[in-house]
Amino acid sequence: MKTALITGISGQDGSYLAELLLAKGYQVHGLIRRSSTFNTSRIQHLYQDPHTPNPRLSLTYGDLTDEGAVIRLVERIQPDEIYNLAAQSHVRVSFDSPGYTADVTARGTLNLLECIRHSGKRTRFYQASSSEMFGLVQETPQRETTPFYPRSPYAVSKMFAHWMTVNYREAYDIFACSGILFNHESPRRGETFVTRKITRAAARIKLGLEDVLYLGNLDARRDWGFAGDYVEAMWMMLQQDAPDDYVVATGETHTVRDFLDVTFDHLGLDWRKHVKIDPRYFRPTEVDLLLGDSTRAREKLGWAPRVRFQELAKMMADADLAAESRICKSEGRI
Ligand code: NAP
Ligand code: G4F
Repeated sequence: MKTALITGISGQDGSYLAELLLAKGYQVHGLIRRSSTFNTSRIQHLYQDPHTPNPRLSLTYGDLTDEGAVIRLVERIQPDEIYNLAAQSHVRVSFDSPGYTADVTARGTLNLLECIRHSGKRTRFYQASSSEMFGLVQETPQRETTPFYPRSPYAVSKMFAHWMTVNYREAYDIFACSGILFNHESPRRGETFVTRKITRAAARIKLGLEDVLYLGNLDARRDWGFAGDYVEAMWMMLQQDAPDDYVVATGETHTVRDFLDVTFDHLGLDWRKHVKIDPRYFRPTEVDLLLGDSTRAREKLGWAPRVRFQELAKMMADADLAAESRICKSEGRI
């Protein structure tokens, strides 16, 4: 049985990846942060029941910035594969907390690479790199060879982690892959990212729970895919004969306005009656356009996205409508 460590297991991607690896028979270990409220809701269903934890899923408290804790965990579990998904992952927040973002997203990655370098075990490593590294894009579509031009402390931190991953592969012969993933979403997406913010607000407007949705730049274009499809690419990268870096994307780009159109239409609403622009959501430096070319992943990994843009937006809107309706019913409001 293979053993995997997932950092960021409580996040959107971590939860889908844990599902995938458990289904493949892995022993899965996750690093979770202590928080004043429960932060394991996305992986709660992976326990057989609330009182009997799944014997193949084990969670350990720790922070990626705590080098000693990370070293002890890796030494104890001797993983065959490490998936480094933990990060301060919000681009707008990284302008407010650049130092913290660098500590977790950049330095935290180095902590893991150092563990592998010193462990003597041929642990395979996946780094969650980001299309944000392309930033002020130098060519379209963006591919593995496109020069980076980061536009936020988050993107600069991800670039550091990306190049450290490449350097440790070349310098120490570590099986380390960097997945340059374009935006991917799901009903488990964090509520402050634009897609989920829109689908959740649309559901609440539909139910009469709120009326106004405040947003920033509606002209930004993103290549949006489904997180469930993207974690498969992560796993595939670590099953190859040789390590490499891969762009993972759908090859379609849409504006935030397009996402509003599909979501609100689907729920029988007109977003123009509800959306107001709030300058607080603009970024000091914006990434205007992202569009990925995932030819390498398609040809070498045999990976392809299954869920397209419209289906994704509708899936998220339906999930939020169902969740908000359940809350209303439990509170006796409908
Ligand atoms: P997410 O939902 O924000 O999850 C981030 C995870 O990192 C959470 O489990 C979080 O724990 C954990 N974390 C944050 N700081 C930590 C720390 N100091 N120590 C340990 N754990 C920490 O992000 P996601 O969307 O799943 O993305 C997964 C990874 O892919 C991230 O590295 C992200 O930057 C990268 N990425 C995402 C996308 C995308 O479109 N989703 C695209 C490209 C790259 P809590 O639950 O306690 O907050
Ligand atoms: O949903 P977003 O916050 O995602 P962003 O900045 O593209 O970053 C996400 O994708 C990256 C991959 O490219 C990941 F690496 C990163 O971890 C994260 O998952 O914003 C998307 C766009 C931006 O252009 C933003 O300016 O939507 C625009 N936007 C407009 N109004 C908004 C809002 N974004 C947010 N979060 N909130 C708004 O109200």
